[in-house]
Amino acid sequence: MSRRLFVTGLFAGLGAAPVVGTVMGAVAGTAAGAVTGRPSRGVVLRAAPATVSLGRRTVSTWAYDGMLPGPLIGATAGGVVRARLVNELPAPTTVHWHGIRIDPRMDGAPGYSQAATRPGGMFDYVFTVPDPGTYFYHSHVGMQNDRGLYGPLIVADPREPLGYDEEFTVVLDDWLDGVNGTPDDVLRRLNASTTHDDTIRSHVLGGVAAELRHPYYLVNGRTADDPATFAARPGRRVRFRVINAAADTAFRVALGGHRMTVTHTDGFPCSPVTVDTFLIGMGERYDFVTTLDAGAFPLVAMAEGKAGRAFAVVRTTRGARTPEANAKWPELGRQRLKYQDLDARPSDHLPRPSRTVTVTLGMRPSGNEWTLNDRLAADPLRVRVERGETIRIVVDNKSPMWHPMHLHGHTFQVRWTGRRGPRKDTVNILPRERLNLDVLADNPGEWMFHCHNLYHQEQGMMGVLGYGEAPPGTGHTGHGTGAGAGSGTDRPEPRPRAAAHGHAQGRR
Ligand SMILES: [Cu+2]
Repeated sequence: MSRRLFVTGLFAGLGAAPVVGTVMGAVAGTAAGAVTGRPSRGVVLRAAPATVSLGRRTVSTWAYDGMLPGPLIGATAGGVVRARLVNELPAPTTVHWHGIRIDPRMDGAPGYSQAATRPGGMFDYVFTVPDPGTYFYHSHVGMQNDRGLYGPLIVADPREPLGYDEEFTVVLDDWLDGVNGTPDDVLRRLNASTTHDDTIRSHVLGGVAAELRHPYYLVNGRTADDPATFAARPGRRVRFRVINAAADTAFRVALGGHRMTVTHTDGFPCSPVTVDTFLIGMGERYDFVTTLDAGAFPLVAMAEGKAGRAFAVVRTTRGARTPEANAKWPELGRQRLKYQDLDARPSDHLPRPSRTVTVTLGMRPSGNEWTLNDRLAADPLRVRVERGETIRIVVDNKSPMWHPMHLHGHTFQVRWTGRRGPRKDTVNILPRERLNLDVLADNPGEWMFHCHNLYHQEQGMMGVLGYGEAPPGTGHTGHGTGAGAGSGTDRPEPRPRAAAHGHAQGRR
């Protein structure tokens, strides 16, 4: 049965009385009494080695507060989140607040906007959350996000227009840490190989779907053989907030016996669309509502192209038989959500772009280096913008794999010729596909733009969207040089660190 996790680190605004225990998102299967933080100080995230239960199996990993996922952090739009990172790991770490239009000094992007917090150190993340929605937080150092260092961040809308009775937060993950070595071991294996496992295929993802198969796929930290359970009464209208925190797995999600009305993607509302299933890439989020029947139903997240699935149970009747995790649920093969079905609210449409920058996704012949305009992370592509302008980033995938591209600090609008599209911060781009991402430059900083396949990220697929002149010492200056940046500047350089200088490191 699910337990409701109340988080007290919730602030209605500076100076206002903290709102305590009103977060409705239930993380099933979490430790008893897992109340985090203090109302006067915000939440404390203790990153440390931990032994966690995945259900029937126990593994050694790195986690926040010994929990998998990390504690649910609740906030209210317009309010302030205070989270103290305490680093008890044997390595530097950060917390990235994925999807939040955040102060860049709080973005947790090491080498771009802040330095990583050293072992034994701490860092106080204090930031406003301007937009309601479903977000998550995770480490942004190396492969740490593929361990247990992630958790949900739910920003409530004080004027929530969506009518529903209950809500559940569903965090999906692919898991290998402590089973097949560590994620760093796997990255070393991939770096030593020039081939891809093309038995991992999906027509929905345009070919090879992933780098590897994982031993486990998880819903809220639990495997399919001892699943998380979401309990409600029949006839209740429930909002599900689905977050894909995996490193290398897109999931095809369905709720057996139900259709789903998708209402939000990546935190932002969209015109509601009723479907049977949707595909969610790494870093994406979808919210859907549905009215629950009487019985016990499978919440299935098929690991796309892989033989495996994440699984949880939605139960509205005590005596109903628990559904089979491995049964063939017809919803998975029925009407699937497409990006073209989604449209942002009129008030969230961005101004028309005044110029276009092309970013080509590529793979070097090595097979284990992924590029943006032929550049790797060590000498990254730099797209320069001026505050207040809207630019169109045309992402052109000329590589043989799909990539969930994620932009920090902004929510772009996906646009097709002659039509509108959703606001998103992470979007899947298939091989041979081109997508238009319109970005309103309203949050100055040096922002990561990268693939959210963690292996691809670590194999070079990382660029920068920055404001004004490039920071000194980075070799690329000037405005609008994104598409052609780097002609004649191919010397390797360290990752930019200049942007971190002069910023307060923590507000202790
Ligand atoms: Cu990728």
